[in-house]
Amino acid sequence: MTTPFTMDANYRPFHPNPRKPTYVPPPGAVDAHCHVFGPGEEFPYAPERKYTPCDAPKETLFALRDFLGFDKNVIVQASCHGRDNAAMVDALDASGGKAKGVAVVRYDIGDDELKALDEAGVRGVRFNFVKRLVDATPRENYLRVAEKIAPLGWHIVVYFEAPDLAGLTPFLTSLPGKIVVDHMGRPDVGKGVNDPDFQRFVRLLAEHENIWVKVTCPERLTVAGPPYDDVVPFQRTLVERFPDRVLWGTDWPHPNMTWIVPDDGELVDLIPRIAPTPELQQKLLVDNPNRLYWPAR
Ligand code: 0GY
Repeated sequence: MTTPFTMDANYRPFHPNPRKPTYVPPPGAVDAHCHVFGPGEEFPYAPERKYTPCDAPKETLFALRDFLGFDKNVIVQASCHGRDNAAMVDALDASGGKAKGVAVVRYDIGDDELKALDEAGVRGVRFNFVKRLVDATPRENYLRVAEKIAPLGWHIVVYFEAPDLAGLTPFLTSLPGKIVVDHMGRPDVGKGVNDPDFQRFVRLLAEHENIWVKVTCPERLTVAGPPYDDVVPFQRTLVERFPDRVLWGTDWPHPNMTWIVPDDGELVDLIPRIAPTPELQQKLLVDNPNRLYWPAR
């Protein structure tokens, strides 16, 4: 059967043949930000989606995990699947305990549904504020979700763009529990690490110990292109300043990359530049994600 979905004309599929990285991650390393897409014939894309991707199924993700030398994945629900977490949960089920998930849920989700997601390995919800990806959600709906997930000990992943940080800060700092910011809050890397906007983000982390950050997506943030010399200082600043609250991920299958199709092996080889000592690498890749996603319960 052919897929009922045709990917967008300008959509660029993930790299078909990434290189084997030279850097070898430590045992137990976690790719803490990646997605599964479809396949569309089995897990239809959401009617309200803003893009139709290339299918990126769990088998391909798990093969990439092994090829890159990682042990586990955190699979984040992407906007093209809306609030239907079935493809993500199916991947968790098939992972043999090697994947945990971050879901997107309705504000009126029932306790039984939440419990089923928890049993499948979901450990957080994602609030997406990026306007090109989702329609706006009322803040009170987010607050209701935050209240519902609190008893489960889940955390909240937030995705926003740098210009929205100032307006969002009162809301973000009012949320209970741990907050994880996607892709460093998407700084404008052309302005350098001393830019007041990035420094405001650093201060937010310094002042709120419940806020974590993913030092992800050099390929999405770069102005200069590979080897991402313009993004590495941002990642390294955060890893060195907040070594116990940083996470790393590939962002495979890299939705909406209109310019660069990143080589995942090249992204892995950036890790020693982002986290220059074995101790920092151990925290970034092993200790922090395992503490957040595989805690003893
Ligand atoms: C990412 C980034 C993007 C897309 C999504 O949910 C999504 O569709 O997160 C993006 O387009 O910036 O984390 O994959």
